Formats: sequence, structure tokens, C-alpha cells
Amino acid sequence: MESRNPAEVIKDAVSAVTGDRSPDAPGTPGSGTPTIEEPTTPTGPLPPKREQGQPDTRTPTGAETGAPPTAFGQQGAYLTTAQGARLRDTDHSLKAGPRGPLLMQDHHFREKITHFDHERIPERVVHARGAGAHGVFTSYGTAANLTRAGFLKHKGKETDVFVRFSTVLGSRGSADTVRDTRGFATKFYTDEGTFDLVGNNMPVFFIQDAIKFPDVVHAAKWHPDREIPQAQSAHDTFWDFVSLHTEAQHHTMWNMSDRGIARSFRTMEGFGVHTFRLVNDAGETVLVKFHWKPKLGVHSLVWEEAQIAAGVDPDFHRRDLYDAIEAGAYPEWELGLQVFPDTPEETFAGIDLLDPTKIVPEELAPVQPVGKLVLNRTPTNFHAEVEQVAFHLGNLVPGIDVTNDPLLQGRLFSYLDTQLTRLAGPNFHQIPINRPHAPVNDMLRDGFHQHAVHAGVAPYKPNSLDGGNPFPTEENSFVDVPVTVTEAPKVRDLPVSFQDHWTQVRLFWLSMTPIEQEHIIRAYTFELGKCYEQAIKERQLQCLANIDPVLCQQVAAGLGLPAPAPTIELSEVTPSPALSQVGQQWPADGRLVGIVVDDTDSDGVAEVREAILAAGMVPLIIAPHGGKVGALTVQRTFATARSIEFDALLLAAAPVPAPDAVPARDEKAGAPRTAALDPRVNLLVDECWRHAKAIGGWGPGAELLQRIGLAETPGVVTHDTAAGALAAVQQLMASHRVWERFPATVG
Ligand code: HDD
Repeated sequence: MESRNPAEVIKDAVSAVTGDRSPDAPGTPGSGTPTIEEPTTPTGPLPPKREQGQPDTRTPTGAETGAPPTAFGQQGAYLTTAQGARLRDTDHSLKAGPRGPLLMQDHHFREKITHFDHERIPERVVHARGAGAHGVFTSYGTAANLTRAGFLKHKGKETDVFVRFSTVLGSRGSADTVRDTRGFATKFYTDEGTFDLVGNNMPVFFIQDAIKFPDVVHAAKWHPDREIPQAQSAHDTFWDFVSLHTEAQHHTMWNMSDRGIARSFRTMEGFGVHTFRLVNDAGETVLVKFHWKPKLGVHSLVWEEAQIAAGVDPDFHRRDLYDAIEAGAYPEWELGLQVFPDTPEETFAGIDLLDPTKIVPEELAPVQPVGKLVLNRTPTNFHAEVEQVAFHLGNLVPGIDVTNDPLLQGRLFSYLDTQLTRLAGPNFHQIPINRPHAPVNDMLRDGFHQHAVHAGVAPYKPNSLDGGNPFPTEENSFVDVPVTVTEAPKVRDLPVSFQDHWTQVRLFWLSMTPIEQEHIIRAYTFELGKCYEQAIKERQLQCLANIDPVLCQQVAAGLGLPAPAPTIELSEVTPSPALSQVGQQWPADGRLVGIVVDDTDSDGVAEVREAILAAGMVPLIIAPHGGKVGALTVQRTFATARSIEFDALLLAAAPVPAPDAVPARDEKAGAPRTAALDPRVNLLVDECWRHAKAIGGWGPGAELLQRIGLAETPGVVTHDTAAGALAAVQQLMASHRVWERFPATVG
């Protein structure tokens, strides 16, 4: 991958993030840059987007077509029908006279409307809302003794990847920042075939047996009568199910924790969840769990921020991902493995490795880095790539095999099956985004949407007519690890060890810091407070009592219900600090810093802006109006800015209310606090403060923070100079949030 000068990268970030386009670069026809008038000169098809390479165009046989990526859809300069006949008018349908009825013979009209009528495909039954990006995985070679998979084995080996992030519950158009699990699905286009790692941002799952998947999804999605609520677990059917089906309690607490409201896809961990089996060149096996560790650390929104973002910018995560990549601030993760001996018991430290509701604490089995993922290219076409990508756990490569985890086993069926409807037929592996980058020579033939023109007459084995082709081979082939299947009666049952539904959820709870525990309490209180059925709330309180009495009492108090006593003996657990998101320092790459200026005060802003860029962050100038303030280009106005967009706020000014500003509540009441401050700036400061973000001011900005009584509070810095204010804010940003502002009341 080409590395770029950081200053250049971040300068680009500003225009990418803000959508600003240089006024010195007027559009040229066909360049994709808009001009004021419709261009009249024909030019070639649109070029691929800046910095975007060509999507893979290999046919399923692996042969190169040599055609440019857009050739099929966009050739030549002129508008044509789908059959290539040139058109002179696409604006008027064919009529019997200008005022007459449409004529049935209008082929162009019928082709255009018919195709449009069928533009959408069924959304995914779960994980419908998503965003994807291309990238590269580079192996460290550290897994060479564990697996024969080439993409992991060879140090420095680069493999193309496509990653799709998603929420689980909402429809395609739902908001990004809802409380939910996030999907983290990675397609590795390896030389030995495609490997799909279809994981989540949480390491456990609601159910232990795949046969329960329709149950949990029916309970968690909208109510069937009115199809509400959208993208929410805060409703009766979800809590009805999880309080009865208590193996769901562990995953439910992860959802109620800060992990359920990720700050960004870039700041999420990813987990393969199940235990997989690796096999090396010598045929030796180990059991492993896959982990993705984000370079920027694991960060979350706060609940109010997530709710505001869902309305103000429903595309919050999608935008963040694409802006970062297009700015050159490429998101990175390390792939890591927890490695366990492959023993007949398939347990580690007493934990059943086949139970997908259990983790193995990292303190017991450290995550060993084996490679790095960099996402460096946004999709060229969302439908073609993000919507049509099809993941499947059965897409394995030599060196990686499955275990008998009953959830994993069931998933092996579901993914292929669902694509048959979603992508309308059995040939979806020929869609460009799903094509392997390894040569393909299968004997699958015909079917809907067959794109390959297969040669030969003998797609069967054995044959002599095609010279016996294609040939099976021992060389580099996938071999199912010949694990012994125990002789056992057929049963519909699970192992006894799967019946402990409480120890690990207590482990998670006790591993959280007090502020994280407080967030969990508030999340349960909010979600159960949205339920109508008293019996469901009481049943879930009983579950909480079986996890921890403090948790139960606090949620019960919030609901105004009595806290029940536990019905089980609470387990002794050793907390796992690795589960907490708090207490470390993280790089501030790509963080957005809002700078409030006005026409009177912008002293020091230009220098601060440069310093923010140099630190790898993105400055956004917020002013009363668009255009320019002095020499500064305005990126957000008081009307378009909202606090959720910024990771920290700097005040260079104390803007007075504009004539069009909505009066502040305080102002109406005559309170002195904000009377002289524009209410929209007041809201910005107020929300940043409530959401535990660092705030800094100098000059009139510092005076303002003094005046409104925030200057002495934790995480709010005032300074004589712009540089001093920025330095202090930067230091605060390394911890992501200023939790000291809100001393936790639990713990
Ligand atoms: Fe699943 C999609 C992750 C259990 C059935 N799943 C899907 C996606 C992710 C996961 C990330 C979106 C893929 C994409 O972006 O296209 N699913 C998981 C994880 C699970 C899990 C981490 C548990 C550890 N899933 C699971 C079970 C079943 C399914 C038990 C069924 C028995 N999942 C599906 C599906 C989906 C899907 C219906 C919907 C769309 C698709 O597959 O392509 O087949």
C-alpha cells in the first residue's frame, strides 16, 4: 500500500470530512465534479473514484477478461438502451401527441421503468443495515507453526479483503447508532480460496444451539403486528425471550454495556465467537478463538449521544468509515488468536470451548497477534459490493476447520441457504464481490444468472470426454481434520456444562469499572422501562438478582419495583480487566475537534487548526454563517453543527445570539447564565459537557467558560493562549472521555 505524507493525508481529511471542494477546481465534464450548468460535451464513462483501484474482474474460471471494471455497465460516451442502441431522449415518454396518452410501444420507457421497479433485492433477514470497505491483510507469519493456511503462515504475505460491518436488528434504512450488536464480517480472498470470518463486536451469542436462531430473532426484531420498534431491543418481546431463555443473559449484558453503542466501526473489537480448529503442515491441531483488535482502541458513544446521532445523522458510522478512508486515515486492526490445546474434552481452564455463550478471559489465554488488517478503499458501488456481498462460515481454506459448537454447525447451513433467496439463485458466487481471487474450476453448471460460459461437455466425474478434467489433487487441498466423532445416541440435548448461564455474566459485570457499571444499570433501566408488561420486568429483575445484587437493586430502584433475592448461589469469579474499555491511553488519529469562532474573535485559530492537523486529527471550524470568517473557511455553521460530531470542543469566541437564533430557555426565563450566548453554541457546549468530552477555551472563549460556570469542572480547560488550550485538550482526549466529571455512584 502506498504510504502518504501525514500532513497531506490530514489536509485531505478536512475536505473529505466536511464535504468541501476546492473552489479552484471547477468541474470538467465526465470528471464527476459538478458544474453549475449541465455539461453538453460527450466524454468517456466516469472514472473510478479518487485513489480507488479497479475491482477484481476475474471470471469464475480465474481467467483475466482485460475489461475495465465499469465496462459492462458504462461504455462509450453516449446513452444507450440495455441492448446498446443509442438514445436521443430519455426525458419524455412516447405519446400520441404532446398531450396524448402513452404508447405501449415505447420500449425505452418500459425498459427503464421495469428495471427501476426491480432495483431492490430483499434485505438481509438480520444484519440488513451495513457498510463495507476493501482492504489488505498482512500476515506477521507468527501463526506458521499453528496453521497451514498460506495467508497466515507466510510473513509479509498480503491478502485482499472486504469487510462488512452491520447492526443486527434494524432494516436497511435504520440508524447506525442504535443499541445493538455489530456484525464484523471479513472476506479474505486468499490464494487458496476464500475464507470468511463472520464475527461480531461481542465475543458471545444469545443462544447455544442454532435451532434457536429464529426464536431470538423473532423476539428481538419488531413486533409483528405494527413492525415497531425499529432497530431496538427496548421492547417486550425481546425481554420476554431473554428473561425466559437465560443462556441469553451474557450476550444481553454485553448489549447493555457500552459495547452496544460503538463510537465508530473503527473503534470496535471483533470476535469470531466460536472456537475453530487450526491444522498445520504436520497435521497437528490446536483450538483457537479469533479476535480483531482496533488500533484506535475500543470506544463507545454515551447513550444520549447515540440517541441524538440516530436522528441528526442516522449514517453516523457509515459516514465515519468512508470519510476516514477517503481522507487516507485508514482504519487498522490486528488479528489475534487465543490458542488452546486440542484435547478430547475441548475445554480450557474449566471453560467449555464449544459453548458460544462463554469467553476465555484474556488473562488466562493471551491474544497472540498474527497479522494486520488495513481498510483502504471505499466501495465504488454500494449495491454491487456491500449489498451483494455474501458471507458463509463454510468458506474455509486448508489449515482452518470448524468444531462441533452447535451454533457454528447450524450456521454452516444457514448462510448458503439465505443467499439463494436474497441473491436469487445459486450463482451468487459469480457476482464480482463474491468471486474468489483463486482460480476456480468447479463442475457447478447453469442456474439463474449464470455468467460463466463454461467450455467442455463433461461437467461430471469420472469423464473421458473432457480429458478427465478437472482433476482432484492432494496438493494444497482442503482436508477435513479427521476428528473422532464419539459413538453416542441421537439426542436433542446439550452438554451439562452449557447449563451454567450465570457465572460468566457475573464475571463481565465485575470486570467493569464503576462508570461502566453505571452505564449498564442505566441501559437496563431504560430498556425495561420501555416494556409494558410488569411480569417481564419482574422476571428480568430476577435474572439480574442472580447476576449481582447491586445491579439488581439499582435497576429495580429505577423501575420503582422491589429487588428480588437471588435464587442461586452467586459464583466466585476473578474479574478480567481486559474486558473494560476504560483506563488506557489511545491515539487520537482521525478525531474531530470543533472550533467555535465568530466574526469578531478568531485569534489563534489558524495555528490551532494546523496543530490539530499535524497531530493527525481533523479540525472543523464552526461559525455563525457559511463561507469565510477572516481567512478561515467555515465548515459547520451554528445551524448545521451538532455536538455528536465532535470528539472535543474548542472555543475561540463567545458568539452572541444571531437574529435568527431560537431563544434559549434560560434567556426566556431571564437567567443570566446564557443570556449573551448564542443558544446553539450553548447547546453545543452543554452536550459536549454532558457527554464527557474535553472542552477548551482561550480569549473570549475562556471567559465564556468562566461565565457559565464550567471553567473549574473536570475536563474543561481555559488558557491564555490557543496553543495552551489545545495542548490540554489533546491530553484529555487520549483517555477518550472525561469520566472524572461524573463520579460513579456504584462500585
Ligand atoms: Fe449470522 C448474517 C454474525 C449466528 C444466520 N451473521 C450475519 C452477519 C454477521 C453474522 C456479521 C452479516 C454478514 C454480512 O455482512 O453480510 N451470526 C453472526 C454471529 C453469530 C451468528 C457472530 C453467532 C456467533 N447467524 C447466526 C445463526 C444463524 C445465523 C445461529 C442461523 C442459524 N446470519 C444468518 C443469516 C445471515 C446472517 C440468516 C443473514 C444475511 C446473511 O446471513 O447473509 O444466514
